Amino acid sequence: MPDDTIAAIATARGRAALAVVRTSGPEAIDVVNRCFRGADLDEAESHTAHVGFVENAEGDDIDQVVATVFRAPNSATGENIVEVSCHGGDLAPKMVLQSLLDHGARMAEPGEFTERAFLNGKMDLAQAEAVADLIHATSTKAHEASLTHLKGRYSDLLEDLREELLNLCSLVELEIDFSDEDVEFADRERLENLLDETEEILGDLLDTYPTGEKLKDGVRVVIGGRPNAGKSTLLNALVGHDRAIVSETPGTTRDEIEAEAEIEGVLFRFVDTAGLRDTADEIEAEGVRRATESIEEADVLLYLYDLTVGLDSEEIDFLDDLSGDDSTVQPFLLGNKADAAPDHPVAELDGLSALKLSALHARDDADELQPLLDRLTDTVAEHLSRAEASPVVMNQRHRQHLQDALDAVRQAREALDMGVSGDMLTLDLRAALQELGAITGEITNEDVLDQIFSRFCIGK
Ligand SMILES: Nc1nc2c(ncn2[C@@H]2O[C@H](COP(=O)(O)OP(=O)(O)OP(=O)(O)O)[C@@H](O)[C@H]2O)c(=O)[nH]1
Ligand SMILES: [Mg+2]
Repeated sequence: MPDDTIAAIATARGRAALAVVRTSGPEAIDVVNRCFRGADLDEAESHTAHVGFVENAEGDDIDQVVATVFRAPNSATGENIVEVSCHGGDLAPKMVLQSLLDHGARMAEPGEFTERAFLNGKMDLAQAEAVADLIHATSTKAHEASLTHLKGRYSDLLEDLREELLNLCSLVELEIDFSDEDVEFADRERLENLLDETEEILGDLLDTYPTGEKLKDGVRVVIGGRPNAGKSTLLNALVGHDRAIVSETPGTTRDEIEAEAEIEGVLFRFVDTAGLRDTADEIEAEGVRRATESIEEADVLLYLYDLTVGLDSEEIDFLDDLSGDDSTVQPFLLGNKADAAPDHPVAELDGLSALKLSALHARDDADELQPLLDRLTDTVAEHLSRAEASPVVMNQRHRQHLQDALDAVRQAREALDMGVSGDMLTLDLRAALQELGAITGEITNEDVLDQIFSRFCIGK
């Protein structure tokens, strides 16, 4: 357990009405009291706020502030905390922090407040990670999902699983203890059922990872097609500002251009690419190579073509391949420039969802874009309903531990089928328990903690 007192600015830099400087640790109240003029904080009760002035080391007033006192263990970190609300801007928070450091606090490391909350049992590791996710969330749905974790629903689920496994362990151990008597067959079926159940729950949880990943990192939508199809025009319409250069010269876009937009609470990352064609221009050719690579890594491909020009056979072959079963990219065919080709129907290709639109008009006419937006949200509808029904795994570290736990449970199941002895079985079950414990932090080590908390900002 740490025994020193840390301090940091908890709010973002820049001009603002207020900023908060936090300090936590056994001496937090003393530290602030030494440079605070207005009330004797040593006498202050927990959860009380006090107006006064903070002084610097020379005894000069720095700022008028409100100091809120939280006494251990009823605070966010479980230690004594004082939150000093001072005026915002570049200077006041820094000077207040400096004064706290001059009066006995130490500068906090990134995530150190949350780490202390974890060490004091205020939250488990999965919840602490949810704090980081919440801070980094860039869409409403990602925010909601992190909040579910923070509230502990996910941790409860893991706790239930751990209990199930512990149950299993004790069943098996019972069998070892009484191996001379004939209890093995009495409990064998129950053991099998419990193992199957655990395997299923772990499998279901792991299946939510693609959903978690989409909520957290966004859906990658690549806009591809021939030069001049109107890709950059569409990107600009989708994100609502002139992000990419549009011109009637084919081969305008070379570098990939990324821009984000939130649609129905979900983050979409749109990528505009170079028009696909054979070209002698070295720079453009590099752009085409990157575009092809990008399309392969997309969640969704918006394949755009000019209705007045039509699709050529090479494009049709390319799209055929993409809509095949083993492709992970979901393609949509968009016939663009509908305004210039009102009588041209959009091409129909097997298994490919197609839409006609005018990217040019979409910029100023929301109705023009709506059918496309609806299809985009449809691609994540399943993920969203899943996220509403149960907590989703959003974290690569958790996924790895869950996978290892699942492997261990499967091994136990096999061992049981092969009639392996009980003590071998418990080895597998204990391994699974260990993996689940690593997620919530019941079993952990300093390196893991350092790695997790260093992702936080200072002051959190
Ligand atoms: N009439 C009409 N013109 C459009 C539409 N969309 C794009 N254009 C025009 O088509 C030309 C090419 O548009 P861009 O958006 O630059 O096309 P691109 O696919 O990004 O082209 P490259 O970057 O060269 O691959 C421009 O002159 C646009 O104004 C549309 O819906 N209707
Ligand atoms: Mg372009």
